[in-house]
Amino acid sequence: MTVENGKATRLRGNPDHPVTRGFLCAKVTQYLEREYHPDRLLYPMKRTGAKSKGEFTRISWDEAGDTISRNLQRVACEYGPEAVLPYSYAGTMGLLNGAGMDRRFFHRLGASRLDRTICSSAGTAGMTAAQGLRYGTEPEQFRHSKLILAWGANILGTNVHLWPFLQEARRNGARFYVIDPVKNRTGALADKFYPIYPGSDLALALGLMHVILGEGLDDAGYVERHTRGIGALKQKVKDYPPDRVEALTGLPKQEIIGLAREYATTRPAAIRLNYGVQRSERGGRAIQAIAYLPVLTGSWKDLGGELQLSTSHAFHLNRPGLEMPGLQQKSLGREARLVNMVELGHALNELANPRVHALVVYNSNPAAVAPNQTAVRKGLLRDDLFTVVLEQFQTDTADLADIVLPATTFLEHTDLYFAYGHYYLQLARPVLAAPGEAKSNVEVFRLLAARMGFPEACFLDTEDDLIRTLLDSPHPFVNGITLEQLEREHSVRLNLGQPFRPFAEGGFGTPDGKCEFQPSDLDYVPPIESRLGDASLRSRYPLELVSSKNDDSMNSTFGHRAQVDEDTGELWMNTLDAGPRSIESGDRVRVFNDRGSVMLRANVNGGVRAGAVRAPSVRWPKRSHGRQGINVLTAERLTDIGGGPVFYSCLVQVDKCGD
Ligand SMILES: Nc1nc2c(c(=O)[nH]1)N[C@H]1C(S)=C(S)[C@@H](COP(=O)(O)OP(=O)(O)OC[C@H]3O[C@@H](n4cnc5c(=O)[nH]c(N)nc54)[C@H](O)[C@@H]3O)O[C@H]1N2
Ligand SMILES: Nc1nc2c(c(=O)[nH]1)N[C@H]1C(S)=C(S)[C@@H](COP(=O)(O)OP(=O)(O)OC[C@H]3O[C@@H](n4cnc5c(=O)[nH]c(N)nc54)[C@H](O)[C@@H]3O)O[C@H]1N2
Ligand SMILES: [Mo]
Repeated sequence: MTVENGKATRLRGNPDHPVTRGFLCAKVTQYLEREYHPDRLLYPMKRTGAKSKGEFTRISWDEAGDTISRNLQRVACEYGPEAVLPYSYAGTMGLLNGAGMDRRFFHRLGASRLDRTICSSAGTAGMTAAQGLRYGTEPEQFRHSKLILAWGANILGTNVHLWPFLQEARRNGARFYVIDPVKNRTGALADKFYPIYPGSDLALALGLMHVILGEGLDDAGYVERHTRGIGALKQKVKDYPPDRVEALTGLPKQEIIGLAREYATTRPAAIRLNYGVQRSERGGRAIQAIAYLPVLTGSWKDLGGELQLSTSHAFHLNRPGLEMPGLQQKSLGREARLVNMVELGHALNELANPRVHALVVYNSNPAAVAPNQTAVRKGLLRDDLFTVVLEQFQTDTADLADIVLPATTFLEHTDLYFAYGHYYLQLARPVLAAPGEAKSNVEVFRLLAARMGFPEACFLDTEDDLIRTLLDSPHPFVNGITLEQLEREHSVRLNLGQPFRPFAEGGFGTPDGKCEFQPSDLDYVPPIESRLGDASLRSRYPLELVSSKNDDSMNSTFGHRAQVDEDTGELWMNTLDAGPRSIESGDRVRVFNDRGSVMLRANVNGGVRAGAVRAPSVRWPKRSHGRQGINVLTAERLTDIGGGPVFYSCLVQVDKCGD
């Protein structure tokens, strides 16, 4: 970062960082524009008119703190503290501002706990079922691969720092294949592209195992030494011969057979699995089944083989010390109820005993990102709901708040960051002064704890105290890393072997270290909202909508930019679906189902196969036609395991509109 006269003029990556190597992704490249944007929220505000009007007036921090503490106390007293619901996710993934003082505050209050499922919990459950420990290939090791499968992973769009390692592998002869219903920039650059039906990956994984085990292409030695239950798995995958899997996935059976053989016989072969796969009804089990593949082929023995979904589990920090769940004993005498964040619409409109009467939102924009948006908005509009929103910008969620508090950015506050795509722990100190009266989440919850009269000393902890607590972990991956070291080096590799080879010799997260195949959970049933799902629903809504990530925004963050609107207004369609509807590229189209409708511009391209459409997510609803964002179309239904969202199992109809 270059700062001239207190103003940042250039943001760069750290050239010495072994993974990011000095370059920034498209989103963070634009961060200074966000930092100094005239629409940044600078002062606390209170609502003046009706909720639907979104009118606010500036107030002091004193008045804001007083109003918030009075209302939280009132709600807790009248309905019980569980009538207060915190709502937060990934606005910042910093541990202090994302899961620190805030957690202590809500535990001490006895508020409902939020089950933070909106992104990765189905995949987490699937990986836990398969491996026990959720470790994966280091990004640096992909350079040694000879075959790389990007499975539901838009590497160029969402994980660009992996791309150079992949290119290095390809220069050395590696092939790169993509399994994805959408041919985005990543798919377009693949050596082979497999346009799988959305939500059918479990069937494909079972089909690949059918071929691998049927043809004896597995690594019998590794399987013998490091697994249990191979007999039952062999039996199960017999039910998934290539012709059946062709019907379930839409991939020709010769391609399935070819892919299985090539994957099992190429060494090293790596799988970059990403969360796209698990945003559908069988998504959790799909991840579990895919994670069996490198176990069967013994790929964990190979440098540049293995599989990566996430690396985050390796950060064995002292999270209980940070979050202090024991504080609930003081307020409730037990654990508070758990509310699934995917079901926010239900929680605000229907949940009883007690009904939710106060909502505190930070690091999230639920009016845009949560499914079943109409229900979420209806809930947020309730006059008997007291809502506080901590934000950098005036989002749709902030529009529906009673009190809005201005938040700092990562350039303005201290935080400690784990990662989910590499193994480096990172410290960031503020490099810029907070503008106006913005405060960090840590400061806000510290201030509110004082207002509420919480006497515990833990609410006085400084940022450095919180970091030292997190580092106070007996786990060998973290033990010995100090704040002083982080201060010097900024980015510190966890204490892992170099290279890190998590399961080269077994060591899975089970009592005896063996991977336990559990095939009884793996039967494939197509999602209700899919081409092979509920026939009557499909007769009205015949198209499968995948609302995957934007290239140049971060979920709804950066939604304030006009550029983002232009890019996100597109619906990709296949000619076979556009033709009969007389739709051509550039036409305005209405995309709808029983839950709602949105207006987009058609782009009839080769990006999706017939029967599927794609819209990038997530834009600000208030900058969309009729305030309807993409999530008016998505359902609150949950995944098979992990309680995750089914954003990418969504049936819609499309028709042409006048201009
Ligand atoms: N530019 C950008 N980068 C981001 C984000 C962003 O919003 N924008 N968000 C960040 C976040 S929060 C996350 S969780 C990660 C997510 O990173 P990814 O998981 O890579 O992103 P997604 O777009 O959810 O899905 C990846 C791919 O899965 C495909 N897909 C959808 N359904 C299926 C399916 O049923 N089967 C298969 N095989 N593929 C499917 C999509 O078409 C997409 O190309 O990205 C992070 N990085
Ligand atoms: N249809 C559809 N919906 C989706 C997805 C999809 O692929 N398709 N993806 C889902 C996924 S994977 C995810 S992770 C969720 C993401 O859901 P969210 O985590 O809610 O993501 P954002 O939209 O980025 O909203 C984060 C907000 O936090 C604010 N913020 C940033 N830093 C700070 C801070 O330090 N303090 C405070 N107080 N605020 C801050 C930002 O300004 C932004 O408005 O969306 C989900 N929704
Ligand atoms: Mo996410």
